Amino acid sequence: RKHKLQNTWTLWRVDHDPKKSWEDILYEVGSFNTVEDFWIQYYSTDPPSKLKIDCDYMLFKKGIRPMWEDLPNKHGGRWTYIVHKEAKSELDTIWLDVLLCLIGEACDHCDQICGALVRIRKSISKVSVWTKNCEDNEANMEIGQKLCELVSVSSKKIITFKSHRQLKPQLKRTPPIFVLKAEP
Ligand code: M7G
Repeated sequence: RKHKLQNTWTLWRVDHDPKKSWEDILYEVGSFNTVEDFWIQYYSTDPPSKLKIDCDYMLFKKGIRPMWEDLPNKHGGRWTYIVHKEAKSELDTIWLDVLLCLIGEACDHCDQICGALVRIRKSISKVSVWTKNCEDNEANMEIGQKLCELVSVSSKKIITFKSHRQLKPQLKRTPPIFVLKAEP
């Protein structure tokens, strides 16, 4: 008998293309709701370090589309951890740890989590966790602390929280709402 997860999760792949709309570059890889099916999915897809530049993986709860515009994300925000090119080897470990944290519902405020993404760019990569309400400081801080524990293996150890609203081009330079530094 398979071991049920609390939620059903959907893995998406994104191939960025500035000529296309966000909806058009989302590719639904598949969904799972058991531990066993998670591992099947995990081992049948390339790890993030093998993705092409300008590709993302996004893991979201079923029913939440991986876009700022979707209602559960609309008032939300995201914790972001930046991985530099020279530290790319840690990317796969951190991504797997984030996946396990999400599907294992390891945070007290896991109901506030919408999903997570890993984005591969030329010089840096990013791992983000998206939450539902950018004003729920208690939930966001607790989720941030958890993410800090996962990244504390790395050399940089800083994560930042911004609301999705702040990502609009005219607000992109506004400072993050929270900055957390992981203890080694
Ligand atoms: P980003 O998450 O701001 O990453 O997305 P970045 O730090 O590499 O810039 C890059 C670009 O992808 C954005 O400027 C948007 O054009 C597009 N994009 C990303 N996301 C997550 C969304 C989304 O949720 N909705 C829409 N419409 N565009 C998005």
